[in-house]
Amino acid sequence: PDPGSPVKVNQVAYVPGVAKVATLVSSSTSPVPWTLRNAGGAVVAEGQTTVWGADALSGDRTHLIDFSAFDTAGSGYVLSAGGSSSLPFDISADPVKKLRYDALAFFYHQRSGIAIESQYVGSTYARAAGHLGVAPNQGDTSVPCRQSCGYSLDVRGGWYDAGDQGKYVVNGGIATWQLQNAYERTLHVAGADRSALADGTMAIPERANGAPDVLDEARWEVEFLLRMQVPAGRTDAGMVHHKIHDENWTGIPTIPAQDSQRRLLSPVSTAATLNMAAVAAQASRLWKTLDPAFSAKALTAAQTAYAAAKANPNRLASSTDGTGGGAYSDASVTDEFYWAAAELYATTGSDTYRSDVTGSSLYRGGSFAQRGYDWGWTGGLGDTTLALVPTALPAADVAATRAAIVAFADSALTRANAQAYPAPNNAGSVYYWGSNGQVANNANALALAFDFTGQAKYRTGVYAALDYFQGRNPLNVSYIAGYGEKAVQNLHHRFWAKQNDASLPIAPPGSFSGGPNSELQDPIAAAQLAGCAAQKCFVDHIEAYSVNEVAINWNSALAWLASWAAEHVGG
Ligand code: 9MR
Repeated sequence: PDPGSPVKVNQVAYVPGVAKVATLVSSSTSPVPWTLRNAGGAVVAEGQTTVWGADALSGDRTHLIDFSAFDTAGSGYVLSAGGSSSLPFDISADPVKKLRYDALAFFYHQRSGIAIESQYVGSTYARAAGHLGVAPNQGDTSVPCRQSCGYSLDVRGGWYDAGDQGKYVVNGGIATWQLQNAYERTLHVAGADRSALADGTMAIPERANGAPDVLDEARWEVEFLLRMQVPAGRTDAGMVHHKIHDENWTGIPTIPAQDSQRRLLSPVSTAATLNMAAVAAQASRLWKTLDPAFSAKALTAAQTAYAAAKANPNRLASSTDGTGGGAYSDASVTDEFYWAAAELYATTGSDTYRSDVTGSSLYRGGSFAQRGYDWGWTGGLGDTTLALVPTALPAADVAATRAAIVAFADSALTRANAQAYPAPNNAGSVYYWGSNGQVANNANALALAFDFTGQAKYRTGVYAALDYFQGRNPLNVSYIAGYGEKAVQNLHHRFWAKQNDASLPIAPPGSFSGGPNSELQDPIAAAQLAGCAAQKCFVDHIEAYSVNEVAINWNSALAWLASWAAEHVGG
């Protein structure tokens, strides 16, 4: 892949009042001069680089350029050093305010079981409803089990997972939680901007129904998660099917309404059951006054699911169930038990759930002590809820939970600040599948640490992560479609597949690439990226699904992050 200019900047915009740092690739062992020019070509700032040296995660020899002192809003700035110039960029708060809504719009685009209408997305992205039982679709209104179960379920709706059209409960769970939490945080953090997520803020069919749009979008998935529950009277009643997807992998392109594959339910799993319990319990408290009937229905489903999981604590999804869809297997459900108990306790205050929370080995932040949260490690979601939502837990325990989140943020920030291209990933030199999602999740912990402590370093770290996503990285690529001169174009997707079919669109603005993955788990990455340094294990190719796919659980992390960052542009 083309590494782009050696002057790596956030090619979208640096935010006024926040640190502005770029990375220069240079083997010079002494500082070199830099200049910043405005759109008219006049020099508006200049200085000397700082030699940073060899950077392990990129393999680059680097310098840093800190131009924070220049803070005049404008567009078309260009930074030059070492004989090269950067891509042009703005100094402005506007792009991140727009990104909040573009990252959220991704979920409407991904909806199953409803026509995507041009009045909300423009004619380029409009498409017929997928998977409503209309030929050639064979789903999702009456879906049988892959291994016979004696019933079929109507599992219409929800969001397609990613570039494929599977619907998976365990990453639907974390994605839904993050949208709901973006809203719930604004109820409990002083000064948070709830109005930005209110009714009428998003371009979706529910934009004038009186409920906050971000909750409407999340509800589209909650309703699907409820449909995945085994009905009363059946074997495993109350448990939740792990996933529903095509019998075999479909080719690119396959527009949802034209998918002719049989669709099947995978077996129930404890992890899926607890995901649904957690998210439905969270939905129940958020919809309590907005829609009491839905709130009650969600709570009943959550409680039934939790009881079923306790009776079936070890039904693990198979790691080999990966034909036609991802396996999403998970060998440990201690974290899902803790998360579901935390959500049910925060909603009901009931002693049963309370003792499951306080009795968990993860209580008071044990999950963050191991690593940041992701679809397979969800204890931190429970911690976040207990740290934000008032309950009758001892104040000292809530303080300990908050302290664990702050301690995790400290370690992530320390790692990021030891990199030439700061990105608060988990520890280690390996970048795993969906590294951008992990960096965004960890940046969200920085944001919470700022909420809890008010210390500026966490806010700085949040915007630095956005700089990394938008071009201040070794390939000088923006991982967010539509954002930047050199933004990803060829995300792995069966409808946004212009690289394979010129009549189809590229991914809409705000779609977030999974990002560098040092394990090279697809044929394109394996052929083109052998020997890559972690942050360079990326190529913008539609078939490179292990590095360049979208996914609801990564876009939810970005939407939460952009929402927080948009709220904090003022200081
Ligand atoms: O995000 C998932 C990642 O953690 C796994 O390592 C990977 C391989 O199992 O699967 C990822 O999820 C993909 C899923 O399996 C199928 N739909 C697309 C998902 C994102 O690439």
